[in-house]
Amino acid sequence: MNLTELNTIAKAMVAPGKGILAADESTSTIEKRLSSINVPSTEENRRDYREMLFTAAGAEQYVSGVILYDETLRQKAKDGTPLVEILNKRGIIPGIKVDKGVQALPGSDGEKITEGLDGLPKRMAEYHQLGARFAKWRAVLSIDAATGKPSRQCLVANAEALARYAGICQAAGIVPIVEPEILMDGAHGIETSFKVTERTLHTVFEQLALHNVALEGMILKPNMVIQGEQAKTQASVDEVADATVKVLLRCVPGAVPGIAFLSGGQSDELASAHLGAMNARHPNLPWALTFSYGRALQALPLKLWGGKAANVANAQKGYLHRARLNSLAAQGKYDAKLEQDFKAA
Ligand code: 5MM
Repeated sequence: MNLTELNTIAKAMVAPGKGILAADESTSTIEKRLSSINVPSTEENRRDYREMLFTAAGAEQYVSGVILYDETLRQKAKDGTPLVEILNKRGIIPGIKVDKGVQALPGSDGEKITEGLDGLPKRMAEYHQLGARFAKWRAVLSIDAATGKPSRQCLVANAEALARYAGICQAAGIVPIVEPEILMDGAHGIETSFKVTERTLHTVFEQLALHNVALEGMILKPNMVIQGEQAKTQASVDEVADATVKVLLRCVPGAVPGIAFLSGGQSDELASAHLGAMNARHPNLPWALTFSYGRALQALPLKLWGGKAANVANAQKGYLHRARLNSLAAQGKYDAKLEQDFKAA
């Protein structure tokens, strides 16, 4: 493992004002996204949609890297240029999702474990050859206060898988994004989210240490500390920002170069506002705080594109708008008034 190289890539992924586009929807997820705009999920349509995002001129000012799905890493644009080459030419780092999704965790009460470790070293070597310089593995955890979920069994099993994945990445010269996602499903309050996030991150960093993962060569992708979607009381933007920073300060060593949040189903505006408030209210944190959003970067351009070549320019404008506002949020300069800068054509 060349730690200097891993650290250089990790720092570039969270360079000031830059964050990550998560475009690694698996086949079933991208099918759902495309069906929401009445577009069939053919290989060509998936390619056209992602090509629209990757060719948006100027995105490189805001976006450091893109997480790709296996199919996309191997795909070529309409004119025959590999999509990876399009990203590299813009100075955007290609990354790859390497987990194989979630399965039922045997012996648990309906909890999930992320699979994909079998054969991973071999796949990782190929991904490096294909141009990926970072990877992503997502653990999925649900809160159910009544039954004490996530259970310790589920936390330890998922944290161990994340740590083993991270070690395999680093051995192959690839920076691991470690993503323990606590879903927003449920009616729990922000205090429960805080406690579960704290428990989760402690478990993850314990396993990362056990498996000798070099913290300087990884990025953490956590959820924000936020109430459940069905909760009666909504925390304010500042409350979410303060609680999230507080839990991260308790759990994440300063050797980690950056933390790039998932959006988790928050509205586009709230995902930007929360990140903006964290950076504005808490300058001088030990790590960079930025975005690695999927839905909160793509919802607008997906809708504007609608599967039509004629809409590409307008969809790209929508994508650049969200990327710019999240870039400002990563610098603590987000202002909700900026939301009005974008007018669809
Ligand atoms: C883009 O969606 C990613 C892939 O999801 P599936 O494997 O379920 O298809 C997902 O892991 C994503 O990277 C993270 O959840 C962050 O995305 P959001 O939309 O929560 O910002």
